[in-house]
Amino acid sequence: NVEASIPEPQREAWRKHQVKNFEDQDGFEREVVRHVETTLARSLFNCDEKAAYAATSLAFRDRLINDWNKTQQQQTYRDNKRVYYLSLEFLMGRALDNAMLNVGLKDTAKAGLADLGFRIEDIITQENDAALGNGGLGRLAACFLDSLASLNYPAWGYGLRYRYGIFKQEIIDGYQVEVPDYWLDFNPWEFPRHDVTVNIQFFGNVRKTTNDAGKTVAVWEGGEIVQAVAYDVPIPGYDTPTTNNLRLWSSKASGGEFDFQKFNNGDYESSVADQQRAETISAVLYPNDNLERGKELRLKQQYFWVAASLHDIVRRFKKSKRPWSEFPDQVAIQLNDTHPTLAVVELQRILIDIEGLEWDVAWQIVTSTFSYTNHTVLPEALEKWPVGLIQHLLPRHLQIIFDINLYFLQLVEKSFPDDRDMLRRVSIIEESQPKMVRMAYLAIVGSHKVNGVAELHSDLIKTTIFKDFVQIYGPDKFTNVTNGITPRRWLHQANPRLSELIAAKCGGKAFLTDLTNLAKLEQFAEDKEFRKEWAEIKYANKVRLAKHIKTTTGVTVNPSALFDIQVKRIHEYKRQQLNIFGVIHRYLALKAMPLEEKKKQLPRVSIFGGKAAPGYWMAKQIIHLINSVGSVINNDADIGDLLKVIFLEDYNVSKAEIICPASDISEHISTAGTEASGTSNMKFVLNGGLIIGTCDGANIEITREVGEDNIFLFGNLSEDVEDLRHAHTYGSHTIDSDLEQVFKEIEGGRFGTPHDFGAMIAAVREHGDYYLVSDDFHSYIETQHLVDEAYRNQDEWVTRCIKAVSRMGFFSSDRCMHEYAESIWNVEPLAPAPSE
Ligand code: T68
Repeated sequence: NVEASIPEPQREAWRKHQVKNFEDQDGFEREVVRHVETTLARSLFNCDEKAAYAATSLAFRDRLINDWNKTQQQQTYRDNKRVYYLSLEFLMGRALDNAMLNVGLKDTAKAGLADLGFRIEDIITQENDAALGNGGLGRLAACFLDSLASLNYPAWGYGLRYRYGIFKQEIIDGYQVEVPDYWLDFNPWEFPRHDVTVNIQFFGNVRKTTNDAGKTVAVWEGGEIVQAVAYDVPIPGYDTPTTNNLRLWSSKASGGEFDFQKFNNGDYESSVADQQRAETISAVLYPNDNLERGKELRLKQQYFWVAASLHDIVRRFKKSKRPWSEFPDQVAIQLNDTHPTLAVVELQRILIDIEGLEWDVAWQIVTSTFSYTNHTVLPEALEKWPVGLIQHLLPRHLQIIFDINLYFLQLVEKSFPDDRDMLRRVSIIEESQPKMVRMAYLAIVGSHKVNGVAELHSDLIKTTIFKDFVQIYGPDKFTNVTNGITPRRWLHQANPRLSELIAAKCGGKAFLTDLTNLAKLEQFAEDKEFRKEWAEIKYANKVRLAKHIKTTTGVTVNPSALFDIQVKRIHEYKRQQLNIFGVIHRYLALKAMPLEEKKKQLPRVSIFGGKAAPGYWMAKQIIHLINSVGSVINNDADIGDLLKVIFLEDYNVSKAEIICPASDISEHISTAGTEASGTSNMKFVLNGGLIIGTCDGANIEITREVGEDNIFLFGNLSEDVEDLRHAHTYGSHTIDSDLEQVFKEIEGGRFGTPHDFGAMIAAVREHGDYYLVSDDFHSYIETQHLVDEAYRNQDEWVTRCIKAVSRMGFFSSDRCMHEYAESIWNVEPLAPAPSE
């Protein structure tokens, strides 16, 4: 920042007093005590766990911000191309543990805290999760930020600073109850930038006028202004000083003259109302995953965040004084799903209306800058906005959308001259009642690359929802980048003992920055001693989860039982209903067994977790059924340890860190063709659990990597789904007889008032079984028997787990970031500045 620069003669003093990062236990403790005494204003010995958490975080935060400053300075100085990842969700989880591990000082902090009278685990768990996301899409963005920083890519994330993240889930009498997640009461990980603000305009109207050069230009005027204030969150890389920035925007009343006048005139109420209305924009995260409900406030959120982010990016670019033609050489913007698609329109608006560029020149810049990631093929999740709503909220943007569509359709018409239906099908404007803007189409037209998130998914979008666009643009515009996860959080942090064991066998910690090093593990897959250590760690992780289950549900589970886990958002397509029907089937079989045979059965704990969208009635019924089944089975003395059913309340990132290391088998059982990728499948395998799954999403690539012997696949294939659905509706539809038996028991009241579960059963029996629960039931049950049999041979089971882990190198989010960087963004890593 040249404007506020200290002249050379005074710089010596600044250098002398420059803040130095603490490097050892003594330095760490000094910082903690200093923060307790001064920042927290407490007297010396007055420190509880909350305060110790606060002071520890502030000590690490100071370190991060020091590295952050240097990184930003270096990036500005080198002025290379940067990546901007626009995501309406960043599901970050906790920051302290991650910061300590990434800067390599967790052991130092542990010793220091012990010296000061605290256990590090008690301190880490004081932190609220940053839960600014729904599920996979938001967590993917968080993993990508970790990888970008760890690989030294110059990259920023842009998002919204919701005052309330995803709701907290309580289970009361077996039902989900939503409680607001106010997470900001103390958040040391953000820096408010009250000097970085952008005024965002809404409503108003457009006037055409002639400028000095005699050209007709559009002027968007009137309406209301809301202010965006930046909050910066430092993102530390692992084992590198690179510390990138996540900039989250918060909304605030603009506080212009208008409000001030109202206030002075004594109209306090309406002045306060204006303020509240402005603040509502960033108040709350919409809690739907894979569903779009088209609410006006959601569209306001999207434009608010997109406009603030683009203003920021353009301001940074303009400082470099480069010609506009170089914008795409300096800036790559990734659209995380269609939520930020208005950015395409906003950049075009800035270039033509404000910077005075010609349409074609501007459009070339826009399309070279943006790329778009699709995360779903489910029709109910594809974003569409009523034309009238956009007209009202963003009148100039609607005009630009119409123009984009006009030029696009002209282009299509040239290639497909007599195909009226093609024009209707691909039009960005759906000619429905009311007319709708199809955001995915707008994102495709406005981008140079479009990617899916697993091979099957990327193939599906090319052959189904975006088929026509492949015809129009050719196949090269469409590509695949299979999702990945960060091994730092999902192995090193969540499963420290396994990480240590792997490090001991794989030549140190190199696998944490190049996960393909896991391959070195394979040679130990049959090693008796190694298997024993491996099994001990898994057992310890199961004990840890069993304790958590005991304290949160009161149910005692046996850590020697097979732990079968399904944790993810509750959704019909993810088929938790298939799982619980299977559990009931197992229960009925156990009940019918003679004692002798029962004694030979393998004990199992079925663990579920996940939130239902508050408006998703069927998903809530599924939660209720799981809990009802649990309370019957868990209290059945005949069954004892043979079967337990647990629903873990409030599944989130920090709980996933306890859950993923504790599975023997985890379930990824979506109807084939519905789960774009899935990422928890990767987390579970990386932590030494096997999976049972359908041929869907990334399960297919996991199979390719780990080998068919080390995964349990079942069910119909995606290419057969359409025909099966057709047959259900138009042919005769018979329900699997074992499943019928399960239904009969539910209807007979065995698991509580049957009335509550009628709709779930009817969905299968009477309403066409859209998710193929009955079609896949038999195959599911048989495959679960194979799991039981395989688990009996523990030596072989552990060998399979070791082999699977050793072959998981591909699923690092580091690999994803390299792929995006090379094939989509054209950006390169930037070596951090050498430390003085
Ligand atoms: C998930 N999508 C996919 N969406 O379901 C999952 N949707 O298969 C994939 O692995 C993951 O994305 C990462 O690619 C979501 O999580 C949402 O959460 C969402 C949120 C708002 C609106 C629509």
